[in-house]
Amino acid sequence: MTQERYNPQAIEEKWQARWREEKSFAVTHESDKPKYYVLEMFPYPSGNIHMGHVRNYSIGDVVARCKRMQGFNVLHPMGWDAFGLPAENAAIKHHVHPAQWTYANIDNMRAQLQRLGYSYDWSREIATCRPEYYRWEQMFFLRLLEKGLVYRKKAPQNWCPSCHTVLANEQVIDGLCWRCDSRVEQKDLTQWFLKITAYGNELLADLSLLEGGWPDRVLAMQRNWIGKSTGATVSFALEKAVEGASAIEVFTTRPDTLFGVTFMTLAPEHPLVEKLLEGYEKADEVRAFAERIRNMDRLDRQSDNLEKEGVFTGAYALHPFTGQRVPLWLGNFVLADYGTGAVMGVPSGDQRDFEFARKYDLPIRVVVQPRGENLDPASMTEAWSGPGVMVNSGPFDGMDNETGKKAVTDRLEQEGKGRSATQFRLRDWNISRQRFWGAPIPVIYCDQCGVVPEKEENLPVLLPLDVKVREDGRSPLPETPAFANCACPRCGGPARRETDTLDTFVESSWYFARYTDARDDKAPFSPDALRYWLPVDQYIGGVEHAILHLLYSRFFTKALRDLGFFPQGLTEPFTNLLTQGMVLKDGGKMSKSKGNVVDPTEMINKYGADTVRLFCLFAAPPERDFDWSDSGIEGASRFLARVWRLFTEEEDRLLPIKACGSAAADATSAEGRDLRRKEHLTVKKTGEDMGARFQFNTAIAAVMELVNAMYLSREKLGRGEADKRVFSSAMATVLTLLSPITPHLCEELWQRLGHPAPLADEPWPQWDEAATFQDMITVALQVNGKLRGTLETAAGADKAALEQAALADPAVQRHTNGLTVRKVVVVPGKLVNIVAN
Ligand code: ANZ
Ligand code: ZN
Repeated sequence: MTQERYNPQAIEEKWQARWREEKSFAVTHESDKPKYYVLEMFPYPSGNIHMGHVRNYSIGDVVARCKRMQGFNVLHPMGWDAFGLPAENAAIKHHVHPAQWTYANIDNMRAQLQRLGYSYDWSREIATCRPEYYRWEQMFFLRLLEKGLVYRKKAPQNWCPSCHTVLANEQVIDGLCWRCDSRVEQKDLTQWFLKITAYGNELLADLSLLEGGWPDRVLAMQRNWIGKSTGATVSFALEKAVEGASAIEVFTTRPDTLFGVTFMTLAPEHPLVEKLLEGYEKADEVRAFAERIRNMDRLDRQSDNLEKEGVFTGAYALHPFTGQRVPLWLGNFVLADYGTGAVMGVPSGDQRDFEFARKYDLPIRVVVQPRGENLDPASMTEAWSGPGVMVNSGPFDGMDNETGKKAVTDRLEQEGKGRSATQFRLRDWNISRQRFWGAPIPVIYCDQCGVVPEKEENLPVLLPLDVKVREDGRSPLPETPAFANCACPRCGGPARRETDTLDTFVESSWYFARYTDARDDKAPFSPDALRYWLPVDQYIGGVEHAILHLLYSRFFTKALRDLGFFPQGLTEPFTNLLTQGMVLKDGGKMSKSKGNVVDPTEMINKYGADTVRLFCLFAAPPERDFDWSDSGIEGASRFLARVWRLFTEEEDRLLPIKACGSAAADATSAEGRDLRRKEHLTVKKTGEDMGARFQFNTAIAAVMELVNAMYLSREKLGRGEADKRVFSSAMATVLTLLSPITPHLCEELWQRLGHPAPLADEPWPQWDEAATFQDMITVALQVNGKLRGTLETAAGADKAALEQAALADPAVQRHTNGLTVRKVVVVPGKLVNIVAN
């Protein structure tokens, strides 16, 4: 027996160098194998890898390595989401250029990832801040512009005062900036928008294609965010037409309540407000109200707790069916950018309208009430928004209100006063950012020609790097004449470049496609490579992107398909999505301020990468949070040392055979048969657990049991050739099954076992059904020392199982009937004697 300590550092360096030099995980799309594309959300190069990354990428790596062993041609790339604000903030703080800071971080983090032994195809590495990448994005922008999917508009925007930039709606979380948690303000600005709403229906409908592949929770969040409402638009004629308008349209989800309208509420921003006020003696009062509400926080205005407020405009509309006068009010709860910015007030059916009517003493008219009940407006304490029968609704009286929705809409349509309509909560995506460290938006403003797109042959519009970042955080681009001043591509006259840059979420909306052909300098990707690799089979990342990045990528996929860049049949970018849980410390999120950050590099230095990987995968199923614990990582380390020790101590009996490489004929002893059975059962279980279900923790537990069984059987197994084969096969199986999880240690021992080719190229082991059957043996059953029967039982059955089976045996029961069992003596494999009197 040799004594040798497990020394991860030396082994890990050796194998990492080999993988790097031999480009072991480089792939091409020219392959006969079926493809498998596994992708982890790429990191922002903030400086260092944290435990959350380690967990995310370790999960991805196990999937990649498993699939590779299962015969797939696996694409597993890595890159950097490299534009963004922290680079600028660091530049201000440390006086380094954002580019320098970013590239240095990338180098550092790449080295950290390589120390973890991930099986990336590094030849496909991308950094989105490189012109070779963003030039294609600028081209997409121009094509989208041409197609009308990019447009420019002035509107109130989410403004983060601390980031000095606008934010998309998806980037405002509970009223706060997604990056810095500052309270978001509203600012009127002219910005560039991507028309994601043009895909609202498809983005919603195609979620059903992702059912089963994506977590239900994420699908629900996307559905909710897209927020489709169906109903009708109804036109109310103005009692006195104003310049440019003789009617006001409202959007309602409840056309069945039309007869209950007793007022109408407009958003203070509604374009007709000024006209309606003409000649009204209290116009100034109304204007002051509108001004005050316009300055209110948009999220506060949408809150359910908002105290409803309004003011009468002095104007009236006419009910489309009854011709009754409907007073026009302004209301603080009506949003300018939803529906038509005007609401028909139905206090009996809508709680907001109910509160409004009570406050301003407006009439309440019941039009839908629960079957068999009579609602009385005077005594009602809240609106009835449930189903019911229509009343006070002229020809529709007595109708079920669901039926009424369609009946009223049909009638409106016949009379030319309305039509069925749908509305989305989803808003177009503001992609302009007033920041320096981003991809320039390729348009030019010319006094003669207006807004002129840059010519495609002039791309990329390079972000100038010889620029000093401003201390106040504002972008230096507007004051960089060499960048901002240019010639108009149309008339050649002096013109100005757009100095806003693209939202960095634009870069991450298509990077998965660039990986398919990352070094292409003639096109964003080759159609062949794209067709072969996409869609991504398994995507893995944090649930914080449930809407943001995942929605944008879905939209980009559809838009690029319609531009002809993606194949027609490609509708969704990510077939399966796994959202991994968090790595916590003492039950809380790791954070610098709490001082509870566990640094991966320190852990690798102390325990080795294999141990860190093993712990991250063993601690919990991938979707669940887990707590980083010293005892946990120690345990993982001990297990690997135990595998190492078993191998080195038994090395002289190990033969160079492969997993499941012993034959049934080798297992001649009971010990041999047991170990072989355990081996095959372990392969069966790990295959199931690691396969579709990604339950790496239980798979690892099964391998641990096999290692235990090997420790127990090694003394009992003989030194004959057959027993050696059984033991060696079990060892090969342990290494093979563990190799996706702890690749360095496994490759090292595999090589020492005498295999010339790397374990990473081995096929996933095949278990043999016959090997999993238990040997049956016959056990004698005695009562008070007399043979009373026999029991057919599994060879490995333990004492408790034998005792239970014996007591349940009918022959034993006949002879113990009326007696008290005093004692049960079990001799495993031989007999059970029951002492009773
Ligand atoms: C009359 C009515 C009667 C309504 C009733 C509801 C219940 P969702 O589901 O979110 O689409 N609404 C329309 N435009 C609005 C705006 N710009 N700001 C605030 N509220 C607006 O909600 C649609 C309903 O919200 C519409 O249906 C409208 O009120 C209101 F018993 O019309 B309803
Ligand atoms: Zn911010």
